Amino acid sequence: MARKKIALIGGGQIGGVLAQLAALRELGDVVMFDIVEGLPQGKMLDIAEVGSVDGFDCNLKGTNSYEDIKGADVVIVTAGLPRKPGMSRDDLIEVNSKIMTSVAEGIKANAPNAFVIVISNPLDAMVTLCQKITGFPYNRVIGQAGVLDSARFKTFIAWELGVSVKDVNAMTLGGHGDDMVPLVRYASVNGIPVMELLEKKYKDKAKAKEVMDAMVKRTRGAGGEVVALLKTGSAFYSPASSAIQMAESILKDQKRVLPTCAYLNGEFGVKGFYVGVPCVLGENGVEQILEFELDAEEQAMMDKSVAAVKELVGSMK
Ligand code: A3D
Repeated sequence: MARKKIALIGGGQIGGVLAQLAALRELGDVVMFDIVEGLPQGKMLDIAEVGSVDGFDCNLKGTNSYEDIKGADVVIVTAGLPRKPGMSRDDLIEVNSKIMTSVAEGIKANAPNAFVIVISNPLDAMVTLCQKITGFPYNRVIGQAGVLDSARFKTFIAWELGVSVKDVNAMTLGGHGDDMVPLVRYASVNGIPVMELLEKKYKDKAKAKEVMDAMVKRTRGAGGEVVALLKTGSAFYSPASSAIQMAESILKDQKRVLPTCAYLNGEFGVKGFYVGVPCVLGENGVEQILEFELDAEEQAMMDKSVAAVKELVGSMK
């Protein structure tokens, strides 16, 4: 069986971690494309030279030519500017739309059969644009946001309850903006509702709700919290890990259920837009969208988040 090939478009902060993780997990051969001469070549050489130490054996190549992504099974896109303190993700739309246009053309011409995972912000708009320009089927063009937003939510719950993050299950839906929808009702520790555990801990329903509200708020602002600390860019370890989980599920046909920015055709009452929802990711990309009942409060939050996505997408020229 031929070795899988992963192409990374963008060799910046996230791109570098993506390459290292893909190599460490031996997901396949990795090629990194960037417009800056020497940057992808230098990063890939750096990672390749510790194969003997880390115990991986795959071909790593840095390039400034789209020709080298030929034959890629999965393409992960991080090309584009990250935000700086005080900026919203939406402030990046003009400059990153231009970058995404050239990237999507490069992918279309050179890796027409690839699955594409977009990370560049503003996420929901960039995925939409990437699909439009490549013309690839919707199941092959998706965005990473929900895996990370959910991981952040899980982390805060684990810290609050003093339990292993491995035993926390929680998910966020909706757009990758401040209106994202962390699902409180379904958050659990090995199936035990988190709200019940908080109420036991504080012996007070109102206090439990206050603590959960604070975790929801922190989840929504978690990207900005990292930006404010770093001052020169945005989170990069966590988005890379999250996208690699999605890529691995596709490459190994794992059928993981992962919150994915996917194209909706009526699911959750949304038609014709990319929004974060739970998807089964396997060898055919998005194989299923798992739809379930939202209560009135959750649906209202989802509607608000979708309205923000529609406005954002509508603002693209
Ligand atoms: P950064 O370290 O600046 O890397 C971006 C790379 O893109 C640089 O190496 C550029 O040279 C390269 N680039 C610019 N234009 C092009 C082009 N036309 N073709 C190819 N490469 C190009 O940023 P980063 O890696 O920290 O972040 C990348 C993107 O991910 C930004 O848009 C962030 O906002 C976004 N991001 C998304 C999430 C999500 O969870 C969705 C999280 C964090 C960051």
